[in-house]
Amino acid sequence: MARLSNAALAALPAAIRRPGYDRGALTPGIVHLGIGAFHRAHQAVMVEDRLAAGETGWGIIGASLRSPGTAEALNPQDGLYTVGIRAGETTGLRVIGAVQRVLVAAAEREALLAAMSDPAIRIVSLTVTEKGYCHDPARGELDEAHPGVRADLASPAAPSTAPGMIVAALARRRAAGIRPFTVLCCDNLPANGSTVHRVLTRFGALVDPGLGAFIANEVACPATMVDRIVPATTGADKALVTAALGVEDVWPVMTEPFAQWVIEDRFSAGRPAFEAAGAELVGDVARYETMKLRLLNGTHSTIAYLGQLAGLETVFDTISDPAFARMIRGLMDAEIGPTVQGFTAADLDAYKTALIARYGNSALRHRTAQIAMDGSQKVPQRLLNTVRDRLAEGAPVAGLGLALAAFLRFMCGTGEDGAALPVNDPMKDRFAAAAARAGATGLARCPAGEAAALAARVTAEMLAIGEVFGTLGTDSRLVAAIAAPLARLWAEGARATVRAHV
Ligand code: CS2
Repeated sequence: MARLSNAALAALPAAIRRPGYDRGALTPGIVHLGIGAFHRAHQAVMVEDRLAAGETGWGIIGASLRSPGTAEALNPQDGLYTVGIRAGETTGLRVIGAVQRVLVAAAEREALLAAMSDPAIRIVSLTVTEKGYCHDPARGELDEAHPGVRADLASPAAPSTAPGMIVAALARRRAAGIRPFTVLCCDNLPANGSTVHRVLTRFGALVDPGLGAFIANEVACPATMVDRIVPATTGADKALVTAALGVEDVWPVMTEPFAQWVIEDRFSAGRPAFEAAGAELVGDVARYETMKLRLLNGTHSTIAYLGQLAGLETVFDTISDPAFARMIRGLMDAEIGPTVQGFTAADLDAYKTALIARYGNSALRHRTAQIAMDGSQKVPQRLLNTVRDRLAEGAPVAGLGLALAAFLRFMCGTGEDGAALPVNDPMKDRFAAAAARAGATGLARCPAGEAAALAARVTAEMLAIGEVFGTLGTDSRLVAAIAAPLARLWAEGARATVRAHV
């Protein structure tokens, strides 16, 4: 079967939206690092709208840091791919033309650095996931002991991490007298703009103090809040899209109708009119980010860990169980919502209701295992900052305690049925060692009489991991709020624990 390509566009079925502009006239203005499904279903779609509206100087050069998969899929398709929007039984398809080509940093470092140093590139955006910033998630500072950071600092002109790449490109631009690009972080980090600015400034200063000062003073890193649920593409998705197109798309992306992008309007070298594509350009992103990270991502992780323990494969499966749905809505209403400032009660209520509806999108099949990965990098901003605010007010944290108990229980690595859990985390070994010291390795269940002692040991060992928990492990209120449901998880399982909680 023929492949999706520029040549195939004209013959696509009429119902399929496609680039209505001359792709040959595009010039690149954005380099995007970490061109995974999320970027392709979110930012690239809004860029596509601006290209179609005539802003032809903002084509995207995508880059994967290591994996050649996206480049191998998209380059033979002239960068084209399909976005499938799923709601109930219907899937709306749109072919996106914004990505001009995809590079693989590990194999084409020089080509990528050359692109990033080109004066035409005015924005370098990123979706490299939380761990891609090589920072300490509890402190939000560059992790100078990170092996990738150490290697990049030893040879800064030949970097392999995302911060190393950006710093190397900024150094070239500085040397050539080219004004810096804007660094646009599109990952779910707290205060993502200032966090990235701090990481890059420190990295630059370690390379050369003058470069550090240049980054500190000249490089704009606007904060953003990004939101769209984009599950990993499956073989069935590819088959569905290919059948509808009549040509093969080897890597479409599937998503939901909802999309939100709130951007701090602070760009050093211009930007597309993102507001005309549905983005919200604001002066201060913080309240949107707190709302999204805590209410959406915080409950997403809660669903992921409890769902994994209960043997529930998707978010939809989990939220379809009435006890889990009540637990999640109760967590939003009683504990997380009160920490989100700056919205009316009605707006917050509508946001929470919409979230539950989005989780109930039966067509998305967003896997709990996908969300559960990299918890050590996610839980600090998703759950622990909420805990800090609650404890500072002397407010109860029973629901957050259950969520964290499920996280710790998951990190012990063995499911309630005795099978291995899909623990996929850069700090996996640290958590496994803590579980081993607590005597939890390989345990599926624990007799009720021993569960409290086991839970106390697991809580103490794991909360001592300071890079994740900071000093929260010394707060007896939190320790108690985790240890009690954790004992129940060991003794009775996740379903019974959630039922008892609600
Ligand atoms: C999810 C997010 O995988 C995860 O950890 O919580 O990717 C989530 O789907 C997005 O942030 C939604 O905007």
